Amino acid sequence: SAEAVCLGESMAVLLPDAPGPLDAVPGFRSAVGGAESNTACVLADLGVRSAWISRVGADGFGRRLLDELAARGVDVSGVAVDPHRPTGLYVKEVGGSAHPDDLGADRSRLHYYRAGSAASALSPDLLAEPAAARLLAGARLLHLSGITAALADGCLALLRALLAAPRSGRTISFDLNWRPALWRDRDPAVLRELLDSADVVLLGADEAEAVLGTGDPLALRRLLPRPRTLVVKDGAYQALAVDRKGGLTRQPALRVEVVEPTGAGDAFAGGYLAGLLRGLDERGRLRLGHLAAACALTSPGDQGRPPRPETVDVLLAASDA
Ligand code: KDG
Repeated sequence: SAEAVCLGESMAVLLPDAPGPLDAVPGFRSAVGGAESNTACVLADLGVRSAWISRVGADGFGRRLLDELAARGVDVSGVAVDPHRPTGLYVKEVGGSAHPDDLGADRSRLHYYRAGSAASALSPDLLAEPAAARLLAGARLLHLSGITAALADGCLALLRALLAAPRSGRTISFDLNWRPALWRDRDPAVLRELLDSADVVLLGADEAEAVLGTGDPLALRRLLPRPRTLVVKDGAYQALAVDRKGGLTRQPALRVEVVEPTGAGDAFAGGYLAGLLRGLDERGRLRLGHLAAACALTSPGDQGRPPRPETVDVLLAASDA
């Protein structure tokens, strides 16, 4: 069994050997990525028994995903293998070359090849699959994200079913994860209802502005009155937790040299949620979120490796500068 279950699509990733537009890049290295599985890995690194629930294709990319997640200590017993649909893929474009069509230094863009993927066939049928149902029934925390809502009608229906089911003491966290490229044919208005049905909501002020029309923490609290806690990440600088009464806990981020930002939000969620499961107070949760995000920001791939749980205790006990 697992304490925390993270549910959503992960993909094979092609990372370019060099910056520049895709037609000018000489080659790619393969990796794996996906917001919810990144969070599951960080939870596992921080000593939380975590599981990832999804679907992959019966192909090499799917096997790679299962092998890498399992090697990171994440339970993948609830991942179904689809005999017909492929594992999704994304190709990363990185700016910083002299090419006239360059994105610009420090910018990157994800190109998705995931329509019709195995994970896009996630649906409420999942609830009747024995392995997934067992994991869901035993977890103290279920982590979801707005990406799933964009993938297909069945995926959205699954999120709604999970959020509507009796909690039986379980916490549901929901990371907005706004991906405009996935919403071209769908109405993102549904995200507000999903966020407001969760217990803990994580969102960036900028993406909140794009989706909900405001990034202001107290205005967001009025738009989303039901969750126990809203965690609003304000650019790179601070995170702010807002309780139901509008009470604020503010915590500045660690100052680090950013190498590659992809995955930092997923890592923040992993740190914050590990803190919640360990019973840390609000400030401790935010600090653990920042610590995990700093590890992802300072590593070149989508993920960094947080320090071992013993080291984390020492770091959390250190006072702020
Ligand atoms: O947060 C990083 C993720 O965005 C990346 O790994 C890909 O899950 C992904 C997505 O759907 O954008």
